[in-house]
Amino acid sequence: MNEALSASCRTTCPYCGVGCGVLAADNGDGPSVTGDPDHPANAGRLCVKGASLHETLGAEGRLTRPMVNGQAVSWETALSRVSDAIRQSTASHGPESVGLYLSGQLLTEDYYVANKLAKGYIRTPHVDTNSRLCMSSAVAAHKRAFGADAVPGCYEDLELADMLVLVGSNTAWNHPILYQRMKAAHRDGRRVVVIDPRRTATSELADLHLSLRPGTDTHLFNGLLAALERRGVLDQAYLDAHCDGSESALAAARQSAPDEVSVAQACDLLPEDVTRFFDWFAATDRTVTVFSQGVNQAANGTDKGNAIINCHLATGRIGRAGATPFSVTGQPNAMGGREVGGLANTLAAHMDYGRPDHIARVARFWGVTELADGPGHKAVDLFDAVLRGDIQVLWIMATNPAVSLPDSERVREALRRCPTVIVSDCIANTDTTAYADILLPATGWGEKDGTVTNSERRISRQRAFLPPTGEARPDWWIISAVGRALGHERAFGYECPADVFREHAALTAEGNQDGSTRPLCLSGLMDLTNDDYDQLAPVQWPVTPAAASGIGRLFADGRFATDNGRAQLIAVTPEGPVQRPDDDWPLVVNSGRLRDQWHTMTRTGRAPRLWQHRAEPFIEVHPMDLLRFGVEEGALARLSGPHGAFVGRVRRSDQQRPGEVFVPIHWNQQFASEALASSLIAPVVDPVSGQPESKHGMATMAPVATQWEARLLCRPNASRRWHAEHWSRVPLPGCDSWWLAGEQAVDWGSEVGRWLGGEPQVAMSDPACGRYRAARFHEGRLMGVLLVEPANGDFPALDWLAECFTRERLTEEERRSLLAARDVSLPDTGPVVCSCFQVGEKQIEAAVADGIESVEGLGQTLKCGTNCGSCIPELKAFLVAETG
Ligand SMILES: Nc1nc2c(c(=O)[nH]1)N[C@H]1C(S)=C(S)[C@@H](COP(=O)(O)OP(=O)(O)OC[C@H]3O[C@@H](n4cnc5c(=O)[nH]c(N)nc54)[C@H](O)[C@@H]3O)O[C@H]1N2
Ligand SMILES: Nc1nc2c(c(=O)[nH]1)N[C@H]1C(S)=C(S)[C@@H](COP(=O)(O)OP(=O)(O)OC[C@H]3O[C@@H](n4cnc5c(=O)[nH]c(N)nc54)[C@H](O)[C@@H]3O)O[C@H]1N2
Ligand code: SF4
Ligand SMILES: [Mo]
Repeated sequence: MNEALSASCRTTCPYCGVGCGVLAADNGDGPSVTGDPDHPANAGRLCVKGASLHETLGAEGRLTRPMVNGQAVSWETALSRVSDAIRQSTASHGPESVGLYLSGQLLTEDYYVANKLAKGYIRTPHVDTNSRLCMSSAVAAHKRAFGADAVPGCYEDLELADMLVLVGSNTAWNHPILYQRMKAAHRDGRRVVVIDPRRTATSELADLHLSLRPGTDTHLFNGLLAALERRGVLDQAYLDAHCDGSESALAAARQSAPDEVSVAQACDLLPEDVTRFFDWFAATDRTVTVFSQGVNQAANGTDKGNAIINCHLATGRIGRAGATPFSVTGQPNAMGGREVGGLANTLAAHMDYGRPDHIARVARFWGVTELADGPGHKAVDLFDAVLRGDIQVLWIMATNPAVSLPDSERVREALRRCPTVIVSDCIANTDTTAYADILLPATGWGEKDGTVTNSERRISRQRAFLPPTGEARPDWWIISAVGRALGHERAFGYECPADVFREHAALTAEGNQDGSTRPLCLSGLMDLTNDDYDQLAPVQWPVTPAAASGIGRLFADGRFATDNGRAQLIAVTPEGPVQRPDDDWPLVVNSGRLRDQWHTMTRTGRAPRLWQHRAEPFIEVHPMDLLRFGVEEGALARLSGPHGAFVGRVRRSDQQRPGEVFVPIHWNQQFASEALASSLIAPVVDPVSGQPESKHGMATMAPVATQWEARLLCRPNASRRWHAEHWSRVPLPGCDSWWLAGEQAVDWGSEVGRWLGGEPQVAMSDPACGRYRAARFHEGRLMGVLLVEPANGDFPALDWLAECFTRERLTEEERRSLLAARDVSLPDTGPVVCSCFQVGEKQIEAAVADGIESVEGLGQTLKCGTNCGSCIPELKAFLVAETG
C-alpha cells in the first residue's frame, strides 16, 4: 500500500470541485504543499484552504483503530462484526434492511466498490450519498435536458465568455481558483451578472447584481426565455435541428413570465435591472451561466436548472467555446460519485434503473444473476427508513449526516434507534461518529491513492505521500475486505486502486466502446498498467481510442445522449419555496459556506489560520431586522424554527434582503453549544431530485439575555468543570480557545479555579464594569487564561495569548503581559485580515490613514491580498470605510 510513497508528489486538493493540482512533500520537517504549476485547473495557484492543507495533517484527533462499542479491536474483529451484522440483518429482514450512505469525498475507486457491494452483492438498492444534498438537482436537470448527467463545458469557457451569469454561486469563497480565473480574464466589454439574494464577495466582480427574492429563479429564467423570443434572438435553426420541447417550454415561459414587469414583481427586482439582464443576455453570444447551491438546494431545484439550460439550448449556446450552462460541483469527487452510480436512483457508469438493458448489463458485468431492485431510498427517505426501523444496518462513509442533513434532531433520533450504525471516517470525534456502534478508521488525504473527477469532467490522481495514520486503511480496501468476508472473494479481490479503476473504466465502455451510446466512456483508460495509472496525467472524459487525450467540450456536434439524439427543453412552471415564512416563523433562513472552512470542519478546523476569518457561529441580519427583532450587532441572538434553534453572534449586514438571515453551515456540536444550521431546515425535498430545500428554512429571532461573556484559553482536553449556557470552541496548537457567555451572574473571584483547572497566579478584577482577568501557570508553563467582560463587551485579539501556549516556559515579561493579552513591548496589529501574510486590521487601518488608496497599494506596502486574494473584498471595505 505504501509503494507510492515518495518525498514529493503530485496530487489533488481534497476540498472543492475545482480540483486543483497540489505538489506535496514530506521533507522530514513536516509536510508542505504548493500549487502544481502543471495542473490545468489551477496552474500553480491554491486558495487559502488548499494552501493550509499541511496544517490539517497529523495524528491528533484521528481515528487510528477500529472500534466496536467503544472498545478498540483488531481489523479482523471489526470486519467480522460488520459482515456478521450485514449477514444477520439480510437473513432476518432481507437485504433491503441494509443501507449505505456515501460521499462525494470518497475517491472514485472507493465509491465504485461500495456501490458494487451494495447493489450487486448485498443486493440492497439503498445506497445514496451526500451528493443528494448537493448536486442531485443538477444531475436531474442534466438528465432531463441532455439524456445524461454530463457537464457540457470546461473551465476555459469561463475565460472565453463575453458574459458570465453566476446564479446562486458564491465562487469567490467556494470555488476561489475559478473565481480568480474569471477575474483574471476580465476585459473591457465583458459582463458579469450575479444572481443571489445576498450580495457576496462574488458580487465584487459583477456589473449587475440581482438580489432576487429567494426561490424565484424559475420566474427569472422563464422570463428570460420569453424575452429572448420577443427580441428575436432564438436560434431556430439549432432548435429545429437538435432540440425537442421548445414549443411547450416557450408556452410555459410566456404564460408564467410574460414581460419584464411581471418578472420584476415576482422576483422583487427593479424592472430596469431585469431588462438590462435580458438585453445583455440577448446580445451576447458567448455566454456562460454558472450555477450551484442557490439553484440546486430548493424544492424546485431541478426546474431551476432546466429553466437555465432552456435558455442556452434555445440560443444554441452550448458545446461551443465560451458558451455553455455550467453546473459547478461542490465536493472534490461529486462527479466521480455520479460516474460510478453512487446515487440510489442510478446505476454504475451512468446507466439507469429505468432501463432493463442497463440493469442486465451491469449485473452481467459484475457476474451476478440480478441487481438489487431499485431505485433505492434517496438520502432524506433513507434516514426516514432508518427511523421507521426498515433499515437495521447503516454504513456511513466520509460524510457527517448528523450535521448536514436537514432536521438534524430527526436524523440523530434515527441514528440512535438504528441497531447497527457503522461509520468509516478519518476523525475520531464527530457528531456522527458519536452514534456509531462500529467505527472504521479510514486513511485521509495524503495517505490514500485513487482518482477524483472535477467540475469540468477532469480525472486527476490523488496520490499518497504519507504513511497511514495508526491502523487506518483506504476505504476501497475496507469495503473490499467486507465483500470478501461476506464470501465474495473473487468480486472483491482487488489488490490496488488501479485494479478497481480498470474495472470501472471497462464498465463505462460496455456496449459503448466509442462513447457514442453514453458520453461517460473511459475505454481509452481501461487497459492502463499499474505504472500508467500511477503516472496518469489529468484528463477530461470521455477518453476513447479516437480521443485518447480526452474531450474538453461535449455536444459540440449538437448530438445529445437521449434516445433520439436531441436535447429536451423542459416546460417549467414556477413554484415557490415550500418552507414559507408565516406569523410564527417570519424570517427566511438562508444557509451556506464561509471562505475558510470546509463543511463540518473536521479537517479545516485543524488549521489555526483558517479560524482567523470567522471564529464563532454568527447570524447575518439586515439592519431593519435588527430593529424589528430587537437584536443588536455584536450580541448573541437565537433563531428558533419548527425543528430547532441556532445561537450565534449578530452581524449587521445590509448585503442581504430584509426578512432574510444567513447562517453558516459549518458549526456543530464539536465546536459550539447550539449552532447547527440544519436544525432550522425542514426535510422538504425537490420532487424530481430528492434534494433538500436547504437554502430556505424559516425561523423567528430573539436576543439572548447574557450577563457576561468570556474567553477561556486552556490546554486541550483540560477537564471541563465549568458551565456556560453558550459556548463555541476554536482548537489551536497547544490550547483550545473558548468563547463563552452565561445567563447567570458568576462570582469570578471565588469560582475561577473551576475554569482554570486550579487557582490562578495572576488575576485582576474590576467589578464595577464587570471585568475579570486571570491566568494560571504550572512550573512556568501557561495552563489557562480567562478574560471576562460584561455582555457584548469588547475583547482583545487572542493571537498573542494563543502563541504563549506553544512555549514551554513563559518569560517574566510574558507573564506580566498575560492580563493585557498582548506583548506590551510590541505594537498591537489587531485581528488578522490577510491570512496568507498575517496582516492585521490595525496595520491596514494605519496604512489607509497614511494615504494608501488602493488594494494594489496595500499589497505593495503590506503584501496583504497578493497571494490567494480572498481578503481583497475586505481590504476594499477598509478603503471605502476610510474614504466614504
Ligand atoms: N470555502 C468553502 N468552499 C466550498 C465548500 C465549503 O464548505 N467551504 N463546499 C463545497 C461544496 S460541497 C459545495 S456544494 C459548493 C457550494 O458552493 P455555493 O453554491 O457557492 O455555496 P453556498 O454558500 O452554499 O450557496 C451559494 C449562494 O446561494 C445563494 N442563494 C440562496 N438562495 C438562493 C436562491 O433562491 N436563488 C439564488 N440565485 N441564490 C440563492 C446564497 O445566498 C449563497 O450566496 O462549495 C464548495 N466549496
Ligand atoms: N443547511 C444546509 N445543509 C447543507 C448544505 C447547505 O448549504 N445548507 N450543503 C449540503 C452540501 S452541498 C454538502 S456537500 C453537505 C456536506 O456535508 P458532509 O458530507 O456531512 O460534511 P463533511 O464535513 O464534508 O463530512 C465528511 C466526513 O468525512 C470524513 N472524511 C474525510 N475524508 C475521508 C475519507 O477519505 N474517508 C472517509 N471514510 N472519511 C473521510 C470527514 O472527517 C468528515 O467527517 O452538506 C449539505 N448540507
Ligand atoms: S479552489 Fe478548491 S480545489 Fe482549489 S485549492 Fe481551493 S479548495 Fe482546493
Ligand atoms: Mo456540496
